Amino acid sequence: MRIVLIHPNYHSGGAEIAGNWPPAWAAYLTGFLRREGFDDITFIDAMTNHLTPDQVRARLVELQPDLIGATAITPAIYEAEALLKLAKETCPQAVTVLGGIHGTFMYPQVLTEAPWIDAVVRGEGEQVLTDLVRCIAEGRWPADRASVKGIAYRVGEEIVANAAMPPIADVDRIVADWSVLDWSRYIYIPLNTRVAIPNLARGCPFTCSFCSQWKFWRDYRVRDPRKVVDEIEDLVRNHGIGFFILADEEPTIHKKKFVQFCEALIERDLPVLWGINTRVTDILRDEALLPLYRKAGLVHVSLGTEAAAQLKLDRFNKETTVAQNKKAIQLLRQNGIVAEAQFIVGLDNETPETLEETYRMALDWDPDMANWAMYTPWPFNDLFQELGDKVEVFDFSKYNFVTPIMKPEAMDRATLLDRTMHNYRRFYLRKTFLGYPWIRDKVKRRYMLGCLWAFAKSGFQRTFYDLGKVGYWGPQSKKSVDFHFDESRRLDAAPGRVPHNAMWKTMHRPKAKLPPAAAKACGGGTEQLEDAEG
Ligand code: B12
Ligand code: SF4
Repeated sequence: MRIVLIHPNYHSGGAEIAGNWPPAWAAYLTGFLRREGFDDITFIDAMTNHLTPDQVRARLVELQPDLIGATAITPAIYEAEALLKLAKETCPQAVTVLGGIHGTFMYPQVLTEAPWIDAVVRGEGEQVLTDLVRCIAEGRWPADRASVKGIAYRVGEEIVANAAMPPIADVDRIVADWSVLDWSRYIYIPLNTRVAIPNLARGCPFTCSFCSQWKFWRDYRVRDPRKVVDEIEDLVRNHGIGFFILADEEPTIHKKKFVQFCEALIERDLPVLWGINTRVTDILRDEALLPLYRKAGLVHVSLGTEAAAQLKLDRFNKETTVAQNKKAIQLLRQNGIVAEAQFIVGLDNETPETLEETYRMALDWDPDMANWAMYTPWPFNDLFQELGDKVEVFDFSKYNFVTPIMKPEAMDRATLLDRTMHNYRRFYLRKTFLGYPWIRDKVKRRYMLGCLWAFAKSGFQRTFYDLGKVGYWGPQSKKSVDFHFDESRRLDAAPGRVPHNAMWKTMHRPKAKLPPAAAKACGGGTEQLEDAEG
């Protein structure tokens, strides 16, 4: 049984400016499949290697797989559909499979517009793909496909979704096989070293309305920290990794396990630095532990600081958020950890003044890095339902945090992009001259100057925020900016073809209306997991 996994060749000028990142999904699926006895697996990274359709076709002709699987986040969906079309044409005998977040919720539309896809794997992929592979290997496909939990497919004109697969309860069964990747390709520009993306925890106990990750994983589960550190040791010793970020949505909420993770890293004394995304409230909670986190190699923390306030949700109280964000940033910086503030901008009620306000906040909080991401209305998140017909663009290839999907009432999209760039220019110009060169901590200074280099590189190449593609050259070019939206793309709303999550149960309680004073940025209230839990 020969399996080929492919990462589609999609690019957008955001996080990619920091380098080439390894597709963790392929390594986690490979690890699981190999332990279940399916070991003929090849991975093709069409994204990192910028492969053309002809180059992918040539590889498939050579490999003659029985199953071809591709991944797709929302903006990569059209690339993934086209890739699987090419796969079907090249190897008609192979079963074509799509996995990842977009298909998980949008499978009715995907299977309608790409009927050459034999199965969409919904949610966490390891167990579902293994069952699907076994069904094929035992000659039961497609006759017995109704028995494979977690997949969706077409039967004639009808779209069928089998019952969802429960999230894997024993998460220690999930161990990546990183040897499936070509490690010479994955370099983190700021440190000029190989980079990895291991997974400590999956899911998030919170339910932010602009986010879909909590819905995707459905349950919050943490792996045995020592086993994750075994994986990191393998990455460092056998694949030459010098930096990693945790793929996790919320790695710190389970304090006890996160501390165990740090202690195990310190014990092994591995030459590796790392970064995480997490919540402001966890940093405040862990003030006394920050030196331990830093000792374990944690150098970069990205905080969802202002998302909530910008979204102007009633249940978030800006006053408390602002004070707490500032404190968390100070604490990180005092402990030699790079603090990155993330702002979400570009909702319908954004104005030049509110954008200016985020800049002033960035000055006041003084994080090491600031990031202004465009609000992106995933059709499967809760806020999308509230926005209704204010969302006019359904060209999903532009749903990438760097293209203004929503048109604010008070300005056009080009002005939104221009004001956002104005914030970036001012913020990083100050840091270039007054900040980074003067950082005393050698490790942190090297890191920040490396980040600056990555920014400069993407600036020269005009890949940052896809500025080259949209024709932005500064304020004077505003009139000629063109986002090239494909207006023919629609949200397929025919009955039975809307994203429906009927069979998709999460462990989350129904959303409670929080009193404003109890609310914090990135994820609601002050709740923490009990130490004993999990
Ligand atoms: C690491 C990461 C990146 C890396 C990409 C690394 C790579 N080459 O894959 C970098 C930093 C480059 C990046 C960039 C971007 N990212 Co990103 N990224 C993440 C992050 C933090 C972790 C992803 C990860 O590895 N998870 C761990 C793996 C194991 O999970 P997984 O990929 O979901 O795979 C599982 C299942 O989905 C399924 N599965 C997945 N694929 C397949 C395929 C098959 C065949 C099967 C059967 C199953 C299957 O099985 C896997 C195992 O269970 C997530 C947020 C998060 N915490 O998840 C955002 C996230 C995926 N990114 C996102 C976005 C939008 C982007 C950018 C567009 C932003 C930007 N402009 O920079 C770009 C796009 C880059 C590109 N060209 O594709 C969004 C996607 C949302 C959406 N609805 O589509 C996320 C969810 C963040 C968010 N806050 O919403 N990203
Ligand atoms: S805290 Fe909110 S934004 Fe962050 S991952 Fe959880 S649900 Fe998403």
